[in-house]
Amino acid sequence: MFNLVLFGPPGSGKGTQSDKLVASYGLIHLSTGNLLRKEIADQTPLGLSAKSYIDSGKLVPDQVVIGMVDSFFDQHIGAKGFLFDGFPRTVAQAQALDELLTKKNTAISLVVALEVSEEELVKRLLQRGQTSGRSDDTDESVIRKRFAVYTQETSPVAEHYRLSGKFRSIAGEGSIDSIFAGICAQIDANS
Ligand code: B4P
Repeated sequence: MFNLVLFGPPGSGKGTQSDKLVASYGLIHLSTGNLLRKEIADQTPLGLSAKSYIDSGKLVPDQVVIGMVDSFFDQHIGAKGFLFDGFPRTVAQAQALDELLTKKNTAISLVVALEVSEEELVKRLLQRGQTSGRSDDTDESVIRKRFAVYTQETSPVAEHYRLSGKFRSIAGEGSIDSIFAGICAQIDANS
């Protein structure tokens, strides 16, 4: 199995690049953001509780996200690999993911981080907010809160993977196709 984590701050292009990577490499796309938004749209109890966290720029609690990922795995037995987009976002999630993959006799193969400046991220998210209908993209103070949460809770995840020698950083600014080519080069060199 080839298991890729696409890592980076909100708006760094994880979702955008995931769509292209899934089409090229046939990986199963696991976006916790998309799964949570589906729960919200379906008005499930999980979605109703997640909405308040997302709307205020906070992370949804680890046990909720980990449970959701566990059941996603159960629905995709036999996958040839996964692309993790927006997960793990805390060290506890990274440890839980390691345990879930170990139970399946597999592991993370590669982590690619997209590096983008904060000003570019704000610009992209406010622009997306004009058309996406996403409540977390329309208010600049919520966007700035998401960056603060990223610095405090998510950036330590990079260290978790750096220690295992699986972490690569690439420039996430420039054309979508040139960034995609940079990610593909990393995958091809490490698979
Ligand atoms: P996510 O859905 O994961 O989304 P994101 O981080 O906001 O965006 P992404 O990086 O995917 O950016 P995109 O490609 O769309 O998270 C949303 C919320 O859900 C979180 O804040 C959190 O509350 C919750 N959540 C999700 N996962 C969680 C977890 N594991 N634990 C706890 N809570 C969790 O790109 C953004 C914009 O930039 C787009 O408009 C795109 O068109 C544009 N763009 C992309 N690449 C570009 C480029 N090269 N140049 C110019 N524009 C570009």
